Amino acid sequence: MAERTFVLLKPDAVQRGLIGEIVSRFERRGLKVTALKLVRVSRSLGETYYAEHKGKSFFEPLMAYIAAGPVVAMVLEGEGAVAVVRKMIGKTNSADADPGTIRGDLALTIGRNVIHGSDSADSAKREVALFFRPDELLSYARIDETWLRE
Ligand code: D4T
Repeated sequence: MAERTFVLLKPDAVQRGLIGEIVSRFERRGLKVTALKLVRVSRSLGETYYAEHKGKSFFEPLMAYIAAGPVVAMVLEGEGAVAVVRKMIGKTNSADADPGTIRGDLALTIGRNVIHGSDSADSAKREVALFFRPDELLSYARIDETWLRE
């Protein structure tokens, strides 16, 4: 069963010209882009998005970072998409992320870790709803779909 996950390319990914590189990895893996847009994260959206971290020492730097420039929000669909995308992204602290992962190849530190991916189907639902209206999610078949599974 196809599953949906939410991915955010953070301001450093956009500023460093990594949008194409990262989206390309997901496309080549066989994940389908069902929504995608460039947005600015307002203070209130940032606070809602990172509500679980409110009060922590890194919260204010995190707010400044996420609002520092445009981000790319997207929804990816595919079998086991949540777990597959988390694996492709690598550990939160880029310094510990394995080579071959997005953070392991493209980032160095925890405070500039280029990308976010939902950690569960429930988080995905919440995060998709924060960034997209229901009619912004498109349903379509990709021509390679019959070649991605038995
Ligand atoms: P995101 O949400 O950005 O994909 O990160 P993770 O899901 O991998 O990790 P997280 O929610 O624990 O952290 C959110 C965000 O906060 C930054 N951060 C985190 C930080 O700057 N210092 C810290 O000590 C922690 C734990 C990095 C990611």
